Amino acid sequence: MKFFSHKTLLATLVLAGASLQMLGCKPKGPQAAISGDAALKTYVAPGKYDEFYDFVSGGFSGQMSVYGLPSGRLLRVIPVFSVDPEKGYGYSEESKAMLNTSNGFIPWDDLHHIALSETDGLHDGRWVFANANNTPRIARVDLKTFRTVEIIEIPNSAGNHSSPFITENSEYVVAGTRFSIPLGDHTDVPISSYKQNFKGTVSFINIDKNSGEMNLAFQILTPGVNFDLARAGKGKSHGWVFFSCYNSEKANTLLEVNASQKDKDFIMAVNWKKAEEYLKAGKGVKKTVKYTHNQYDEKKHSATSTTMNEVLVLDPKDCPDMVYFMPCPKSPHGCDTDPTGEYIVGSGKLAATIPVFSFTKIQKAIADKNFDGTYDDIPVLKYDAVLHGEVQKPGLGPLHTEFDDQGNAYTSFFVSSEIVKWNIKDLKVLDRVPTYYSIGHLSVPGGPTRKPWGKYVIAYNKITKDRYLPTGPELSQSAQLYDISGDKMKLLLDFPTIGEPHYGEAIPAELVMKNSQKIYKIEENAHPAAAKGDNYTRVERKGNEVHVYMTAIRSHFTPDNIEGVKLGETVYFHVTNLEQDWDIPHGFAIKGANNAELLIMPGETQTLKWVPEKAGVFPFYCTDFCSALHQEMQGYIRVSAP
Ligand code: CUK
Ligand code: CUA
Repeated sequence: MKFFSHKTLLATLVLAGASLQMLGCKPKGPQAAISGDAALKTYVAPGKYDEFYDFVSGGFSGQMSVYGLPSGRLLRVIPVFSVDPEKGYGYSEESKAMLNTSNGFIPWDDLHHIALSETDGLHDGRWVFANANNTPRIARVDLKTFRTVEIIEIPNSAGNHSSPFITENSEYVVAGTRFSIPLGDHTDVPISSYKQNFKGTVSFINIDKNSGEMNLAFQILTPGVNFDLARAGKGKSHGWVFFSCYNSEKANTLLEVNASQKDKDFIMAVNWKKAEEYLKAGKGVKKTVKYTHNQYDEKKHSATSTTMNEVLVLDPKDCPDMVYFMPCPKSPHGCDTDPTGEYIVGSGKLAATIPVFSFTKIQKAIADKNFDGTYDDIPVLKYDAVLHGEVQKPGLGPLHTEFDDQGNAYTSFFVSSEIVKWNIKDLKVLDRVPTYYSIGHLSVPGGPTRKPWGKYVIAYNKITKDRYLPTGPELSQSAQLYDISGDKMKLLLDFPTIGEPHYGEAIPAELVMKNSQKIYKIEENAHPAAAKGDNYTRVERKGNEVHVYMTAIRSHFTPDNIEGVKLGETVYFHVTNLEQDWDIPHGFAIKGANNAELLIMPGETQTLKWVPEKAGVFPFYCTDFCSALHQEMQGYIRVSAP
């Protein structure tokens, strides 16, 4: 996240110091912010559970991490967009299709944002969604199993940053393109033709109420701007989504001389209920474009990848009253809606104020046609007509805002490295606390919902510097937990994170635990290669392939001595874990195989493909310590010259 060139950054930092002094709050030493009872408030005794799950983006690791709060203990890393040899994700035959895209198998991506599913504007603990920022995709993790069960690619998009923000009843997750591009499949035009040929889209991905299945419902064609973030309306603003965007200059190089010339960029307000009406009326234009839709079947224990060929696109020119622009000071980044749905908070990352828009005023300005001209034929609402007010001199580099249950907002400031608490109604700054260092997103448990749980704010920081023992040039990235239950914010805890923790969402543990699944039932295993008992185990030859149907149970593999494989043949180990006890996975690895391990959950079947390159005898063993006789859980396979 580099918003500034070095020169500008330095200049801004100098400014930041000056302005903080003007505000009468000199930056304090790190000790000043720490709560006196921090240890008590974050101590979760051995054997006790944390109060919240915190689902956190793993940034450029491509994964999602799960922490307990308030302890900050890492509970799990869920592989999402990157291969994970530890769990065999992207290595087992069953999981490979999850990472398939229209560009083929991609083993890595960059995960920025988290969205927990909602019912009636409240977290329901069913799914968590995440975006892939590089090759545009959205993933769905099932909170019963903490597994990625679906990944859908977003066509006509590049740099899927403004995603996967969710509507109040999980009707849709959205995806706004960061880069405008020549639309279609790999259109080759001069970059200098940006203004004529480059466009953007925002996508609405429908979520099935019961199964959670995602489908790309429609896209809206947009001018050639860069979309940054988004939030859905709620309560009175239900039916709308607000997208922040920058580069309204439509520059093809974002050196600041080009991209930050204009005093104001935009927040784009989309009325998706209106869009649904236009779709019904047949206004959607079918565009041919390829994208993949990958699904993991938890009964078949296998993923399939389907290539889709077309998408419905709505053009605002043919659909009046569907899309509006609201001016927002310099390079908007965050765009957040308060719990009532009345207020929309924009954050110009080069601005010195925070504009707060009123949904009621937006509706009135639309009804009165109180426009300030158009932008690419889309009406621009008058800034003063839709503004509730501005928070004056709050800090420098405002990025993101979350909310508590008391009518307060918490905004992160990257440049002045602090969280500022302010009141939504009268826009008064109430408190500020330093972060270590350079906070990006922040999150309050339930902060994006209709009823935040409050209690904490978590800072997701961009720079760690001296916070932990040094670990060479690269330091672990860092999150910080603050108590917000009193008038003053108090620092409680630092905890290291994986990758870059762009954003996270916390949810009370019981909402997730009540649906938690402990095993896969062996009788429900519908994998075609499952061996549901030792009497089903066998070795079969199909042409050049050797299929080993194998079982694993404490503490042996069946079969455990395999001979007759010829060099040049491909071996498939289909391993079924017959255990039906919670927390008894078995692993499977073979010496010298150019692959990872399998980690097979109770009742599950997973397959390791192996092409031996040498003749000989190869040991295999269970990699997950499973019983006193774990070291006895082993076998041999013999490969002979043909
Ligand atoms: S973010 Cu992706 S660059 Cu403010 Cu959501 Cu960090
Ligand atoms: Cu099975 Cu160790």
